[in-house]
Amino acid sequence: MEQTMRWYGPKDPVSLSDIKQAGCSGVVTALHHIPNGEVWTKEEIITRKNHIEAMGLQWTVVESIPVSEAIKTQTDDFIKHIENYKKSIQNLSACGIHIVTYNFMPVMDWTRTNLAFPMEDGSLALNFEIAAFIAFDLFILKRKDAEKEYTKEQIAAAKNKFDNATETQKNEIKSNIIKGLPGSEESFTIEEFATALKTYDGIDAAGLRKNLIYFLQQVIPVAEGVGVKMVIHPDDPPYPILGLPRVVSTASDLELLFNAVPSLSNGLCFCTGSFGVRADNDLPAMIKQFGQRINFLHLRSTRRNEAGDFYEDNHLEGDVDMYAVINEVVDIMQQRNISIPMRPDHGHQMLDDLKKVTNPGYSAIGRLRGLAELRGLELGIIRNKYK
Ligand code: DNO
Repeated sequence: MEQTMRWYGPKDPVSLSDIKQAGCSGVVTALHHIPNGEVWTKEEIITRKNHIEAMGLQWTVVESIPVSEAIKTQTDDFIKHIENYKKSIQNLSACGIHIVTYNFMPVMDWTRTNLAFPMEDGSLALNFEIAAFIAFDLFILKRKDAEKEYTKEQIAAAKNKFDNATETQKNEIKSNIIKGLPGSEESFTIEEFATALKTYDGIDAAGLRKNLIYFLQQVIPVAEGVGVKMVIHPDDPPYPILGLPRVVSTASDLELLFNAVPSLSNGLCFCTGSFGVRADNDLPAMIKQFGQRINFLHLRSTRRNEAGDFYEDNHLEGDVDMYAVINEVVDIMQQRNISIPMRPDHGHQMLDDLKKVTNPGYSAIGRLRGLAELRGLELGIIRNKYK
């Protein structure tokens, strides 16, 4: 696999030099300063690319060109935004960048309730606790009719959580959800958040899927024409939340998208941590099934409990069978005769990073640990199979 790390640009506390020392050949990054819906110009792309290359690294993957809310809901300027999206893809290709990640999650990108969940070894992990999330929905956001979506037990657990939380804890849960985690690009006040949710009134899963397919029908032929692989990132967590539809959570969701737009430029960012939250997602089988379309890998593992809570475990532990995953990936790469870019997705805040301000999930040392373990695992598998 092509080893990379995500880099949030010049302001990232983890530097390009750190990433190089971790053993990466490239970075995954985006022009975060360009507002959603606008064109990424060649000038902006080249400036960033030169900056990365001056450090002896490649700009391997774009993560992400965000899909605007207008495109997802087909409102306002969505036609213009799609045209701008096409232009950005063409500009990236002209600058030699050929893999573009995006997602189609309504309103929010990835979501967690606790960004400093203590592990037994003293490191801190990211965590999604259902009771905290429902407490936010029912008692902070106070979404209309939300209680109809939960069981009596879930509501009781959420009430208990809320009643026992300090004001600081309540504020933390709220801001973790509405302020947007790194890379989300969107950040809301509670009023703005409620308004944004309302824009999905009348858009169910079928409606959202239709809008996604429309977007793909427009954009994929352009991407194919200039040799760009678009790779969709799955929903995180992989099920509907806050009454919003989510349509990129399972193998059958993916089949619908790939059947609708069969070009191989309509590809997948295989995120083991996102898909792995669902016990009914068989990750090695999904890699086998969609192997021709996987052009980027996010490798991490989550551990879930019966209530539906999950936390991000060490990369080789938790519910994801990382050996089985990389075993499949190695076969796919052999068949396709390529090296697929990967990044160690997230990592625990640990060692010196516990004393630093870090981007949640994206501290240096935890990801370095993950990367080191993953590349060792890959090497062991390859040597065992082929040499
Ligand atoms: C979180 C990330 C996501 C991802 C986007 C892709 O850590 O995996 O924010 O970048 O969903 O568009």
